[in-house]
Parts: sequence; structure tokens; C-alpha cells
Amino acid sequence: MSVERSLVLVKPDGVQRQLTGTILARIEAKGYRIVELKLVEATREVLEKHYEEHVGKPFYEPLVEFMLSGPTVAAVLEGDRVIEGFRSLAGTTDPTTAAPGTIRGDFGRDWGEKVQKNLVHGSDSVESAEREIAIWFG
Ligand code: DAT
Ligand code: MG
Repeated sequence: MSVERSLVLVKPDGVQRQLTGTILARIEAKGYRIVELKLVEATREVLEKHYEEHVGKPFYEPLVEFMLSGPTVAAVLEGDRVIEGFRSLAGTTDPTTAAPGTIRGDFGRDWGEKVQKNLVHGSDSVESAEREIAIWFG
């Protein structure tokens, strides 16, 4: 067993499209536990910390602006290898080509400069998960 925690976001496009329940249902059906959950209007300060690794990239500012465009659902998941497991459920970054059966593959179709509208975020390592959970849940 390798029990981990992951920070998962249903991004503003997912909340606006009323896919929160569907996304959380997939997480629970997979067997991960939701140990924290809240609906938040993220602040620029939180988002700048969250997306620190992308500062200076051309998509950084549009990404932050998009994340400020509406409420986000933030969750902490717990489970055996949940970090990798959730990223597998989510699918690859570009929803147009994400595999069918994944959240992004089944519900997303934005691409190019709109690829930020890919419904969910999931931590990519144990270190990122710890950092991101502290940012969103203190
Ligand atoms: P992921 O969310 O799959 O971990 P990431 O951490 O590389 O992807 O990027 C964070 C978000 O930034 C991603 O969900 C969508 C957006 N993004 C990534 N690469 C992009 C690009 N080349 N153009 C526009 N937006 C991009
Ligand atoms: Mg990432």
C-alpha cells in the first residue's frame, strides 16, 4: 500500500457546466475517499502560488484569468496511489485527444489556447500534492 493524498480541482468550466457531481461520482466509484471538499472563488494570490511552476509561460496569464472567471471546487482525495490514479482518470492535458473514458476525454473538447478549459486539475507528485493542499486548505 502507498496511501497518498492529492489536490483535485473541478475548474470553473466544470462547475459552470454542472459536471461537479459527475466528476466526484467517478472519483468515488474508483474507490478514492474525498477527505476535504469546498466550493471557492479562488483569489489571484492562491492561483499564483498554485501555478508557480508555469510563471513566464505564454499561457500563464490566460490560465490565471480563466481560473478567476468563476467558482472552483477544491477537494483532497485519499487513496492508494491516488496521485497517479486520479491523473489517469482525468486523462491527458489536451481534452481533444484525451482518451475516451477519461474525464477530459469524455467531457472536454477545447484545445490550443483554450486548453486550460480541461475541467480538472490533479497534483502530479507527492511534493506538489503537499504544497497544493497547503495552498487551498491551509
Ligand atoms: P496538467 O493540468 O495536465 O497537469 P500542466 O500542469 O502542464 O497540465 O498545465 C497546467 C494547465 O495549464 C493545464 O491544465 C492547461 C494549461 N496549459 C498547459 N499547457 C498549455 C499550453 N501549451 N497552452 C495553453 N494552456 C496550457
Ligand atoms: Mg499540472
